[in-house]
Amino acid sequence: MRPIITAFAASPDKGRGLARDMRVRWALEEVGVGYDVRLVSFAQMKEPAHLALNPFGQIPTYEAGGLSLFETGAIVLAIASAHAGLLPADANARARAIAWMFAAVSTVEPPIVERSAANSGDA
Ligand SMILES: N[C@@H](CCC(=O)N[C@@H](CS)C(=O)NCC(=O)O)C(=O)O
Repeated sequence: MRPIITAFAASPDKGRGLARDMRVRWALEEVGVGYDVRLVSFAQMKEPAHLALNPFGQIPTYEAGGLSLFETGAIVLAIASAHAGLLPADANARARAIAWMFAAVSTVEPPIVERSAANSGDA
């Protein structure tokens, strides 16, 4: 069964690929896994069906083989763990790569988002 991800039906970035579903699409493309996309509106993201997939009412979500996930870091790690090519086989090298995945979402991304919000007048 092909994985299904969710993405904005009407992207605030007007389709420039800045929404976080890009990370999941990129990982799937890298490992050569085809996928389907379910587009959701802002209203649909806050409805029970979507909240069951992502309790924060956000995109992207990921459904594959009985697994449903939210949080791009967790989704990309699951894809990288299930398919060769994204993580090194050596245990220590793998742990270091995973450390950078955590760094990307918890240390690197927040100040970038904050800065971009400040620049756009959102903050
Ligand atoms: N930490 C989450 C963030 C997800 C997130 O912020 N998604 C945004 C789109 S890029 C969203 O759904 N925003 C709409 C909202 O929060 O209502 C992840 O990495 O998956």
